[in-house]
Amino acid sequence: MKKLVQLFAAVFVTAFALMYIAFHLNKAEGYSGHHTLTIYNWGDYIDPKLIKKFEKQTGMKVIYQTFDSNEAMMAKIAQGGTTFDVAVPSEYAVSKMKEEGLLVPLDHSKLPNLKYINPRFLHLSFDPNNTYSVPYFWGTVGIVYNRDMLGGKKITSWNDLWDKDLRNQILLVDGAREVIGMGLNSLHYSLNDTNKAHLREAKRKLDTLTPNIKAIVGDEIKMLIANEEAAVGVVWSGDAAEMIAENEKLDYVVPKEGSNLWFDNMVIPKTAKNIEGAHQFINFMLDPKNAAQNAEYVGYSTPNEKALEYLPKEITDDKRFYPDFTSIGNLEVYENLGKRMLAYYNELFLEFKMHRK
Ligand code: N2P
Repeated sequence: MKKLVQLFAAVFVTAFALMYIAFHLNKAEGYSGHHTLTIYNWGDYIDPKLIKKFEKQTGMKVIYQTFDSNEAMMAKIAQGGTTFDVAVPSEYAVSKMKEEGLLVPLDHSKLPNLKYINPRFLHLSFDPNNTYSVPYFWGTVGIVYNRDMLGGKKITSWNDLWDKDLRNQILLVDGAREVIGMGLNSLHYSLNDTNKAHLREAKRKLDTLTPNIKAIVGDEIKMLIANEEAAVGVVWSGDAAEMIAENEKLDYVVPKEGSNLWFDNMVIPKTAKNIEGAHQFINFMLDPKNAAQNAEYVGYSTPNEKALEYLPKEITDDKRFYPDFTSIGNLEVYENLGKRMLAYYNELFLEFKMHRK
């Protein structure tokens, strides 16, 4: 009889312990009931410590994947079969994805930190009410160059890149709009030009730049220029900031013919499985301290007004990366030119790349 009581007690204790564990496991399953959050972002575009911090704070597991162009990202999301919960398209890509029904509307009540964004970055024409997108980073496209390697020569315009002295000295960012845009701007055409004759003219002009182009590259452009493997790079501003932090002989200029002003944004794609978690992550990245930490780590300019207070003055006072809005009149934001026109830009860019080989 005593044995039986002992047995009952043991069974009871074990059952209770199992119930207790199950209950707590359930809780750890997380706020959203989904345990993982899949993020699809540009390469080198987040401080990995922030991902760890988010995981710790929420108990979610983050799966992090990267892309290197809007075109690649959109193709992957449109094709389906993925479960991205958050993605980071540039403005014209937000507009295109919205048009193609690839985005989930945001629940602003879950994004209280949106109030820290400088209003000049909100309600932009590609998403007038920020229904689908909130700002992440912003910047320009320009030219980074090594003063010493150029023997003190200054670069101020796109057309300077055609200088015979720059033979095999230029690295280009691997982006269709950026490179075709450089051809267009060098001819004083708009970055949103849809006249095919102008576009072909821009492509022909780019073909004549071929002897000066060393390579068309992805994120490794930062290392190559910082290590002086090439004297000149056509890059996004934040990458230039990072290179300059590594090598003080470098400078960055936005060419005088004009250039691109861009805005990258966090969105929730239709592929999302963890919409609650996605909102938590977006709000986490909008937190001023996190936004400042991220901006300092990646080198890009933050649209978060409050975050500026946590950044060193050398960064926020640098007019190359935080230009006055009055001085950027010659910059253009890429427009969503429609499926067919964007495909034409891609086609020309591919032809240009082939021509080089
Ligand atoms: C970061 C890429 C920046 C994207 N490596 C510019 N839209």
